[in-house]
Amino acid sequence: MTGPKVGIVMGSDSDWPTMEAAAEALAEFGIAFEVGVVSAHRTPQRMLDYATGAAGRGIEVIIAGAGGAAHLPGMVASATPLPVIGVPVPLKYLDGMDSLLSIVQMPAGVPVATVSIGGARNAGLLAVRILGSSDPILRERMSDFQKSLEKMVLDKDDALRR
Ligand code: RP5
Repeated sequence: MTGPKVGIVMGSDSDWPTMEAAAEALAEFGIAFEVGVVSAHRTPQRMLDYATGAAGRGIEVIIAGAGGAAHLPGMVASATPLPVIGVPVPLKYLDGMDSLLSIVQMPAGVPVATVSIGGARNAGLLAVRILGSSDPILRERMSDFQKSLEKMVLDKDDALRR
């Protein structure tokens, strides 16, 4: 299948400024993805249709971001066998702690891999790693990326010492 392998969904278009970093990370690794607004509260049927249909369409990982009473990642995880990565989107109040706690405290049996508040870039990178577990070329690219991180830190250290 040549369609998108990662689905990025969010509860509102207002989440996009946060979620965009996940899309950027996937693009850096050349991974095809799709993006959509799917609200657990405002469009519950659409959310269920998305979650139940994703695997059949060739999606392998879902990244779900939401803020406040952030039930989207957990609800999506309840309706798909795919790995779901949750991104707590920080809103105006409570500094995103509400989003984090809504996403991270899943009941046993329904996992959501929760990244940090606003941590959409890591959600994208985690999706790359998940896909890389069955794709040696992608895994190699992730190793190269890790080496580039190391080099960046060492270069900064060098610059500080000079
Ligand atoms: C959540 O409500 C969304 O994920 C968003 O973070 C938050 C606010 O949505 P808007 O009122 O900006 O559409 O479901």
